[in-house]
Amino acid sequence: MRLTLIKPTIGRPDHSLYVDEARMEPLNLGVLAALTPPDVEVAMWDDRCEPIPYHLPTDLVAITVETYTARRSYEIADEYRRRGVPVVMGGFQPTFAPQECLQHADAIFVGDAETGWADLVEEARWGALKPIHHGEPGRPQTGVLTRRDLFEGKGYLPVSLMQFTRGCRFVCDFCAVTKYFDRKHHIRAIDETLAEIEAQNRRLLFFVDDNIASDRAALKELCRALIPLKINWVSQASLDVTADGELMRLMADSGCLGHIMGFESINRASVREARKAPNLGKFDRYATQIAILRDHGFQTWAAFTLGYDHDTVDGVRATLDFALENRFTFAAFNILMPYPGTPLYDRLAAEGRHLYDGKWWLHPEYRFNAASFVPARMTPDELTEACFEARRAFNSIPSLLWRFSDLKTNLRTLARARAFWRFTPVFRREVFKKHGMRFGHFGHR
Ligand code: B12
Ligand code: SF4
Repeated sequence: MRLTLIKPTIGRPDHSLYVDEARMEPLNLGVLAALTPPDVEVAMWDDRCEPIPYHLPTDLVAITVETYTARRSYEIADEYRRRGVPVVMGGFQPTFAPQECLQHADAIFVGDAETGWADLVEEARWGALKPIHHGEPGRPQTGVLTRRDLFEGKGYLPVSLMQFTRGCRFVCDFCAVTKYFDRKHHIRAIDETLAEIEAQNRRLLFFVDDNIASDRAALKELCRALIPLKINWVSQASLDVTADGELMRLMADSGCLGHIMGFESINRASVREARKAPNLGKFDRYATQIAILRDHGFQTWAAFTLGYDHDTVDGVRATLDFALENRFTFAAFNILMPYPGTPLYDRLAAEGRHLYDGKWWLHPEYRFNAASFVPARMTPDELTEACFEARRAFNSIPSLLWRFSDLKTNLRTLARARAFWRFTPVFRREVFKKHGMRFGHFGHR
């Protein structure tokens, strides 16, 4: 039996072929391949960098689908099904919009693949594929190692993705993780995590955990185990971690270069509205937390979410100033996006504030990084423009040089300086390439 795994792209700008230079390994497909019965031949295609060879014979196609990639995923699925090949979809979009996905797939997989994927493959082998499958969200890949051979030659950024935990204990209202994991977190055994590290050959790791600091005791244990390995790693963590001095020291000692951290807003009212509990302690516009992060040499990727009911155009500009003042290694000025299944989505629906018929991810007029709802104190276009302007200014060359020349973070060690120049310019380029991109390859249809 032959299985084809597909990572779809978001779309492409009009009249051009788009290659995502910031693409990282699609970890979920490497995990899926590892969970597949060993006698099945597995191929993987990444739509972000190569054409899909529809003509190659295959018995089952499996697509990983996020909300952003839904439209493109449906195009790919429709083409395979037109050729008589059964298609299965899994990931966040099938989990939260199952009926929509079932219009383009023979089967969907709701939840994590660890329990149930092998059974689904057997059903497909015998021509008895059931349309809906459920897997319990749980510990990352118990007993299997990611099939990284599938990633070779695809030009991914030089960082190995893996997971230590899944889920998060907080309930931010815009976050798709909240409902998916129901506030629980699931922790991989330390020896299995170390085996995953040893089975790959990079010294820079990205733990793609939703919030690696959700269980501080577990993270301390991991850090202690990482210290002898002399690697560097990055992850995603909530800001409350800065309150734990022992953990901050352990992270630094174990080679942590920094995290993606959700600041979301510099306006306390917006932080409350987002229900961003880890940011709601003593509110001195984050000065204390940032000082601690800098003292530990962390290269922070600050994530902002803009468009809450208390946000204004001036507030977006103030957020940019704040990001520049603090010389974050990278900052994302994300528009607040209502993803299906989130409390935010339901609230905006109840208030009648969705644009694009409430399904921006399918709408032919919607463009990447545009507001998809009516904000309270700006027009949707003002929000879109203000965020783009913030991205443009933050990613200007003078800003890049100003942020780089920070002795406490980016210039602290050679590894940090290297990481800055290896990744920051690529993320910068992608910001401009992706802005205004249409979804799917046939966005006019
Ligand atoms: C790492 C990460 C990134 C990395 C990119 C990694 C990469 N390889 O390219 C970075 C930081 C760059 C990133 C960027 C973005 N991300 Co992101 N990201 C993640 C994160 C934290 C982990 C993803 C991961 O690798 N998980 C590990 C794998 C093993 O787990 P998994 O993907 O969930 O797969 C399991 C199941 O879902 C299921 N499964 C998945 N696919 C399939 C397919 C089949 C056939 C089957 C059977 C099962 C199955 O089985 C798998 C194994 O159990 C997730 C959160 C999450 N929990 O997934 C967010 C997440 C996927 N990202 C999200 C978003 C919104 C974004 C951005 C759009 C943010 C922005 N505004 O710019 C961007 C753009 C993404 C893009 N497509 O270009 C949202 C998506 C929400 C949604 N409804 O689609 C998530 C869920 C975060 C959130 N809190 O809401 N992201
Ligand atoms: S802290 Fe981060 S991962 Fe946790 S619910 Fe909030 S946004 Fe989601």
